[in-house]
Amino acid sequence: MLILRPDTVTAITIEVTRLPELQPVTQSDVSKIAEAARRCEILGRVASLAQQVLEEQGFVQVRGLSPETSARIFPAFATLLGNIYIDPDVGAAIIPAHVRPGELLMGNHLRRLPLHTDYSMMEEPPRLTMSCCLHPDALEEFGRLSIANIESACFGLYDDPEMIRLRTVPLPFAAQNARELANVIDRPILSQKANGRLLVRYHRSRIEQGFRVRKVRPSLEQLAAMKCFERLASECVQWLRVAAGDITVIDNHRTVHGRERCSVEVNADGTTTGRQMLFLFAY
Ligand SMILES: O=C(O)CCC(=O)C(=O)O
Ligand SMILES: [Fe+2]
Repeated sequence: MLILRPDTVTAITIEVTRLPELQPVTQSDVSKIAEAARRCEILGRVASLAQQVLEEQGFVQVRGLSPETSARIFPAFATLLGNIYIDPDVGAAIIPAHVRPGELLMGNHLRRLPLHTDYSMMEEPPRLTMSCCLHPDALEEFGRLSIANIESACFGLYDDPEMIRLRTVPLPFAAQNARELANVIDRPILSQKANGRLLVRYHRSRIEQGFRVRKVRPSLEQLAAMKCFERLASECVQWLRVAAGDITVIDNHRTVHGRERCSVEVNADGTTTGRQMLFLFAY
């Protein structure tokens, strides 16, 4: 956790005026934002500390900014940590989420989100999952993030038979949209990147979808790999509260994440206000 002292917050609030107003961020905006970010001295220092904490523990939270300032620096901060990924299905880097009853998107559901990696059906999923909290859950114990550092849980145990199972048993990961439904890739939960670092890939509903698309049932070996991984991940979960203005960066290659169930506030006109976040992904 990086807690910004009041003088740091003031300095960032001044620097923010040099950054473009918050926008959805299309491909042509990215280089402009990156260039403006490089001129922000304090932001650069915070990003470099964030990078070090991220390397050490697989995630980092930056706290102290107002939601408005956080939202404004969010894409610039991302360009200092990596290369922004733009999902062709979204067409913009910034993805807003608002928890409400009856929503289709998983991130907007009130229910608990199980541990997963994002974009697990991609050959190389984005390395960083980033979020900016605009409106936290009204209740302290709701809407928390769960993170399990799989790299550290596996460290030194690579030759254990259960680890071998996680490295060798392929599972089918499917895209969930109609256009890509036929796209299923078979990958083990744990693999090694070209640079030798671990790549974790897991998403129970994408795997279930993969078996459905293939019209096959999971083998006992595959079920054992999934159960073994879920047990391993749940045994080392850490819970993070998400406060207004928090920027959270998760290493999507080394960790899995999920979210506690959420609550919603009911307005007089019958509409609801729930946890509101901005997401973006980067390599
Ligand atoms: O709401 C959150 O903070 C996390 C949501 C999430 O992990 C997802 O939608 O994939
Ligand atoms: Fe996620």
